[in-house]
This record gives sequence, C-alpha cells and structure tokens, in this order.
Amino acid sequence: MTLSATPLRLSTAAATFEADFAARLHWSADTDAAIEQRVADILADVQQRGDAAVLEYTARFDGLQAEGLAALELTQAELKAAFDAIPAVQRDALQAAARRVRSYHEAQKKASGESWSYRDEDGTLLGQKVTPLDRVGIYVPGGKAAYPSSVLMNAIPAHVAGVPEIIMVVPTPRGERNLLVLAAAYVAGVTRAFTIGGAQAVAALAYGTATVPKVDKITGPGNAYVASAKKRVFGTVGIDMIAGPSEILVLADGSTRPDWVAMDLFSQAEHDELAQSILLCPDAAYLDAVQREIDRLLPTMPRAEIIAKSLNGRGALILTRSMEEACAISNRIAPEHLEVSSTDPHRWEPLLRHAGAIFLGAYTSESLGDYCAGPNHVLPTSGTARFSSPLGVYDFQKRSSLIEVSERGAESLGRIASVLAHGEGLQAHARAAEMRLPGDTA
Ligand code: HSO
Ligand code: ZN
Repeated sequence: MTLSATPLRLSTAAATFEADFAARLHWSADTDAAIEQRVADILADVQQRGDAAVLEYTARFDGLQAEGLAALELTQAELKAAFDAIPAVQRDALQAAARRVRSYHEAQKKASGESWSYRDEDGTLLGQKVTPLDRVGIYVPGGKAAYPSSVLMNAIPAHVAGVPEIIMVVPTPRGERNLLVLAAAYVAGVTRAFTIGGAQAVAALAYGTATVPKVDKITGPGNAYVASAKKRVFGTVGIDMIAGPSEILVLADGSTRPDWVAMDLFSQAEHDELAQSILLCPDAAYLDAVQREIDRLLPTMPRAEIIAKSLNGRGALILTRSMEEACAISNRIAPEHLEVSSTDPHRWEPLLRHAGAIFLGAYTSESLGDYCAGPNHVLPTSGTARFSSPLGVYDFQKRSSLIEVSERGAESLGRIASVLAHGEGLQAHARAAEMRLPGDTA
C-alpha cells in the first residue's frame, strides 16, 4: 500500500463548513481511568516509601536496576562528559541555540520580570517584589519524544529567572543514555540530574525522597502517566501547562513556495499522529499546489506514516473568502503555532489575537522557532492560547506585594479600613486600623 496524505478540503463558502470545521477540530483528550488509578497508587507509594519505591518502579518500568537511588544521579562530570562526547557540530549548535534562547529570555525578564514600586501622595510605598522559585524540577521524556531542545527551553528560562537549583529527571530505559539530552542539560545549567522517569519521578520531585530533593514546581512534557501525575501533584507543587499534541496553522496569501508550506505542515505532523496541521488561503489554486507538494514530498519522509496519519485524521486545507476571514478563523482555532506566510505579514498581524507563537513572513519556518530563534517552544495547545502564554521566565518567578504605610497614610487608609471592617463585623481589623489614627484613645 502506498501512503497518501490528503488533508480534508473545506471551503468557508460551503453550507456544511461549520459542521465539517467543528468535526475536524474536535479531538478527545479523555483520560484513561486505568492510568489514573495506577498513577494514584504510584504517587501514594512514593510518598510513603520514598527512594525504595522509586527504585522498584524504575527497575520494573525502565529495566534499570541500582543499589540505591543515589546511583541513578548523574554527576556534573557525567553531563560534561556527554557534552564532550558529542560531535563538535552538535556542541556548537547546542551552544548557539542556548545563547539565543538565553538572550530572548533575558529581554523577557527585563520587560516584565523585575520588581517595581511607587510612593503615593501620603508617602506610602506600594510595590511588587519579584523572586525566583528556590528549586524546580524539569521532566524530560525518554523514548521517541526525547528532545534536547526541550531541555534548553525548560531550563534556560528557569536559569535566567535566577532559580538556584534546577533538578532534571529523564527516564533512561536499561541505562541507555541520550547523550544529546545530557549535553543540553550541561549547556543549559541544570544543577542535578536523575535517570528516573514516569509518575514515580514526578512523585519524587513533588514529595521529595531521601535522595531526590522536593521541588516547588515541575515543568516539562511527558506521556499520559506523567501528565496525570503532574495534575495530581498540582497544589503540592506548581506545574506548567499540560501539553496536548502539536499544532501548526499556516495563513497563506499564496505567495510562498508551496513546497515550503507543505514541509512546514509536515514538521508538526511528524511529531504525533494526533498533531494538527491546517492551511488557510483565499486562493484555491494555491491549495491545489500545496496538495501536489504534499503528494510529492511525503514519500521522501522517514516519518511518512506518522505524517500521513496526522494529516488524514486532523489536517485541513481551507479555502477562505479573504485573508481577513482567514485571520478570523485562525483566532477561533487559537493555534499553538501560527505562520503568516504572506508578502505583507504586518498587515495581518494586528488582526491575530490568539496564538502561542506567531511566525511572520515566508522565511520564518516554525522549525526555527522550535530550536534556536530564541522564543520558547513550550506553547499553549488545544485552543488554550485564548487564555495562556508560552513558558517563560515568569513561570519560574513569583511575586510578593510590598506595602509600607507612612504616618499620614495610616490616617487616610485607617479611616477607610475602619468603616469597611465594621461593615464586615470584624472588630479586631477595625481596631488595628483605628489605633493608628491620631488621637485614638480607646
Ligand atoms: N514543536 C514542538 C517542539 C519541538 N519540535 C521539539 C522539535 N523539537 C512543540 O510544539
Ligand atoms: Zn516541533
């Protein structure tokens, strides 16, 4: 059987458009009750038995045995050795990517991650103090989704935020290490690393064990077990988002080479059979041209099977009546990645409100953003870009309000607070404010 990939063809002018569009966008992120139960058991077990439980699960699930959990820690020397062992081109590429990702996040910190304060007319000081988290855990998947680039994208913003301790966990089945992942950990400034994974690693980070220190927040993608574990430990620790399958939406005015666009659609489709690639364009002939490139290029792809499943199951080529309408549909989808493949991307950008990352112009392939442009590649998926943002320095910081009331402020604020406190029936609150008023004698 020869593979083919034929994304659904839709036209906004068709009467059935709304129904077809809704059916194509819909997917189920249903959690499996059996997985939920097993994860709950693993978490409880690690919480109770600590190191011993983590060791047992690691032996059972990853086929990795050790005398004690300490033996599963990678030393800084081992991370450095991994870096030294990879080819020089890879070392250089990792470092070049890390430099750009660092600069971007430093700019992000400057723009919105610094403390601030002001004094009001009574001389009262009001402000916000920004502090980094003390210790964070970064989950790095093993197996088919072991991405060194994701190590950079999680660890660098934490580092830039000023987090002093970054603990990485990475499942390492049968002890076979992924050198590029370890090298990325070295480049990104990971503090400690353990070759453990799954729900047991999330539990170790959330609760702490004799060997694995308890962290304040866990970030990073993982399989269904990891996602379920992260949801369950939320509250005990902070977590980042729970990422769904990758998505790309290309808004095209028909001016970009169709093979470029076809390959960009492939680039997210190759992540996952459930990934979603959508092309919106007001020119039907251009959609035909991209389909021809899909047909021509697919057989050349090592991951053709995943790409075909993704495009056939969730892909769409949508003919719109205008670029304006294409922008409106893009906003409804709120894609993780949005490419504006146009000769005039700045004309359309102001119309685009909901997207994890917006890539402007024909040269801005989404894949450059995945690796090295600088912005983070951990982005909101499944329409959550309507209300959430890329992973950033701000995810590794928290804010404390600062208040210093002057003597005059105690008077003006005290009168307001006293009235409201009495209204709430809270006498101690009222008196605390009143006692600081001039002439209070009671
Ligand atoms: N596109 C993925 C990130 C990634 N791509 C890692 C390649 N490596 C996030 O949606
Ligand atoms: Zn990608």
